[in-house]
Amino acid sequence: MKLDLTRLPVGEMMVGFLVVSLLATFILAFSLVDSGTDGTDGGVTDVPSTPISGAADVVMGDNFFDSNDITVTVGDTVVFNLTNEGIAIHNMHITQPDGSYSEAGICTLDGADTCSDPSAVPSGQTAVLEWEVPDAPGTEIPFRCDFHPIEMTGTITIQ
Ligand SMILES: [Cu+2]
Repeated sequence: MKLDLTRLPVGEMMVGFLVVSLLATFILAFSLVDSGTDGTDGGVTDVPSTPISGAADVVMGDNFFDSNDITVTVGDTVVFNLTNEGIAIHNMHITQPDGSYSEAGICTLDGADTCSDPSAVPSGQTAVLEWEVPDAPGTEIPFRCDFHPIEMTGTITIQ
């Protein structure tokens, strides 16, 4: 029996068209999500980002750092200029070179860890964190917001 295209059920054709459309939408959406939000990766996730030198802007939202995968160069002193664009209070707290937090809870400016100044940044406010990169190339140094220590974290890779 020959296939007569003019006699295909219209209902099935429409369902098929909808399924294809939905698939295309999802594939497109996920490919866009993959392109990253910090603008430094250019959508390629496996290539290390260019090391920052000097100063870098980091936006704090509810509850995330817009840059949570940062690369720095050994021997540098890096200044993070932080802006809280969220509603909640946030901060930035970097671990010791061994990756551990020596200060539990909210970090302090005269404590052992590196803490943003101020250590509690209200909505709409800015803060500064100056950090001497430890002499430990190849190390990944964690950082976090002490107010959202589970969800609001990041990593600084030392090159
Ligand atoms: Cu936070």
